[in-house]
Amino acid sequence: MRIFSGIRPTGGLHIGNYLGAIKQWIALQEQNECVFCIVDLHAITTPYEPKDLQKNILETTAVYLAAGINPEKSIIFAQSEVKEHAELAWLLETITPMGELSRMTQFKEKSKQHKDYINAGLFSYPVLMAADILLYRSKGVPVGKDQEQHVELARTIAKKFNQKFGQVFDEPETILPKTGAKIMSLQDPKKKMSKSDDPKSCISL
Ligand code: ATP
Ligand code: LTN
Repeated sequence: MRIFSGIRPTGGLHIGNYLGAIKQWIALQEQNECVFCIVDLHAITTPYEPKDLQKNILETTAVYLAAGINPEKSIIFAQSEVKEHAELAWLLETITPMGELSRMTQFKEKSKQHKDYINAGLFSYPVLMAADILLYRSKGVPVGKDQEQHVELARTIAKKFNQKFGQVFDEPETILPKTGAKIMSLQDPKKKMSKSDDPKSCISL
């Protein structure tokens, strides 16, 4: 099965990223065609220091390798190196209703968190994520619970595209870990752990 997943290079990774995503990737790469991306185009939808971005891309790659993603078995690359991600996202945006995007929990949360940084890229973020997945005709998307809604939207977009233009895309499915799909924050146990809210829980190289 073709597998696609990615992590935003927004800082050091934490145990939630490991248990929710990377640990599954390590197992999946043994028997599947895996593509693991460093999603830098997604990282620039929330506030960031331009000079830190390159360093974060390299650090995230280093963590993938250190955790056990084997570049001889899996494909590892930075999203912005393959311009077709952004190209397909544009096409998919034209068939994605604004209403669907405004229902996305992550958009609502990040908008609340960064009130002066609510940009159009943040709004259409899930469409770029759908493009990432559909571009490779991926069937499985190993992510934590917080990303399930985005993968569902990618399925909806794939169905709609196929209905309009013929069978082009496979309909992807979320692969959730049995344990650790939603690790809670040590700062606020009602929220999920995240790089931005829990910098002290993140490893730095
Ligand atoms: P940011 O604070 O920059 O939004 P994040 O820590 O929420 O970062 P992402 O880069 O958005 O992390 O997520 C990478 C992967 O890790 C995704 O598959 C996501 O579902 C998973 N993940 C993130 N946080 C958790 C968590 N607390 N528990 C389980 N999985 C998680
Ligand atoms: N939105 C995801 C990161 C991401 C992703 C993807 C995950 C971008 N494109 C494609 C799986 C498949 C997040 O974890 N915040």
